[in-house]
Amino acid sequence: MNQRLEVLLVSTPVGPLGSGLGGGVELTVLNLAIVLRQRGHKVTIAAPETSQLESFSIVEIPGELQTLAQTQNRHDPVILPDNSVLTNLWNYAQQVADQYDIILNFAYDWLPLFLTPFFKGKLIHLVSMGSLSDVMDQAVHQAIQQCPGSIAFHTHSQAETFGLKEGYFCLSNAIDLSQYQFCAEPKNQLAWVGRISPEKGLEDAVAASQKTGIPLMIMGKIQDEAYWQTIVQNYSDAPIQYLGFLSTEKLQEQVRQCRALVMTHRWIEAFGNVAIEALACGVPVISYSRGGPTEIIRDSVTGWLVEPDNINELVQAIQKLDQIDRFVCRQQAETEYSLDALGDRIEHWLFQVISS
Ligand code: HBI
Repeated sequence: MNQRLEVLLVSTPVGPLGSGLGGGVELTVLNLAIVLRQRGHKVTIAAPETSQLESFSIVEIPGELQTLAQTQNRHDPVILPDNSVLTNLWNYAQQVADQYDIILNFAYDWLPLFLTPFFKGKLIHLVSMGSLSDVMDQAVHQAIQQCPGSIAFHTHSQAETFGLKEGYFCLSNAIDLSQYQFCAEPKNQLAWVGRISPEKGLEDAVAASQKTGIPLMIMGKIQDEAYWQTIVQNYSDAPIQYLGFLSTEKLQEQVRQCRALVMTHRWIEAFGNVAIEALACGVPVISYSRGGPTEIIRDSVTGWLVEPDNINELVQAIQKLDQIDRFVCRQQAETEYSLDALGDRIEHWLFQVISS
C-alpha cells in the first residue's frame, strides 16, 4: 500500500536550517525530506525564517528563537519568549493541518508534544535527544498515552532515558553514503569528532593519545572555549591536532585516514551520527558503552565497546584494532545506515500511523 502522502515537516525552533544551531537535527530533516520525495511523497518544510535546505522550498516562519533545552535544568518550567517562533510554527501548522496526511515534528519542546491529540492523529514526533527535563518527559509520556504510535526515537537506549521500553517507533538514523569514501590503508592516527563541550569527554581521548603516542585528529565546533583551553594546558605533550569544524566532504577526507574513531561521551548519546560516518569510511569505532553507540557498534566486529570513563580500556581497544576488518565496517553502514534503509523505516512508521 504505497499511497502518495502529503507530509509537513516542522523543524526545530532553536535556529534556521543551515545555521548549524540545530545540530544533528538539520541533517536528519534533510535526509528524511530527500528519501520521502524520492519515494513520491509531497514534502513541505516549515522552519524559522532565513532557513535554507538544498532544493527544498521552505515556509519561513518569523519569531524569537527557542532556548536550547540542554542549557536548561531538569525542573525548569516551559519558557516561551514573546513572539516565539515555536508558537508561530504551530499556529501555522494548525492553520494548514487539513492539507496534510502527516505532520512530523522535530522540535524537542513541550508545545508540539502537548498539541498531539488536538491534531486528530496526524501529528507525530521524532524525539532528537535523551531525557533532559520533567516537562518534556511528561509531554512525551502523555503523547504516547493519548496517541499511540505518535513518538519515534533514534535508539532504544535513548527511549530508556524516558523510562520507555515499548510503545514507540525506533527510527535509527542514516547518512548519504555516496559522500563517504572507503579507505583500506589508514595512517597511524585516531579521530575524535564532536562538539567540544564537557558532555563529550574529549579529555579521555586526548589522554589515550598521550598514553599510546598515536596522534589524535580533533574535529568539531569549539562550543566551550574554557573547556578546550583546559585540555590543551593539561595535555600539552599529547600528540593532538585540532582541524576545526569541517564540512561533510572535508570531515570524511580526514576521518577515513584514521585507524579508528574514538567516542568518549559522558552523556547518553541519543544516536551518534559520527559513528555511522566513520563506519561508512571503513573506520572502526571505539566507544564508551553508553547510549546510542551501543546499538550501532558490533563489538569486536566493527569496533570496540569499552567500560565508560575507563581510559585504560580505551588504550587496550586501540591496541586490538588490527583484529577489525575495515571493509566489514563499510558493509554495516551500507546495510543499516543508507538513505534507502532509512526510507524503508520512515515509510513503515508513516503508513503505520495512517492506518491506525
Ligand atoms: N532545544 N528547545 C530546544 N528545541 C530543540 O528542538 C532542540 C534543542 N536543543 C538541541 C536541538 N534541538 C538539536 O540540536 C539536537 O536535538 C540535535
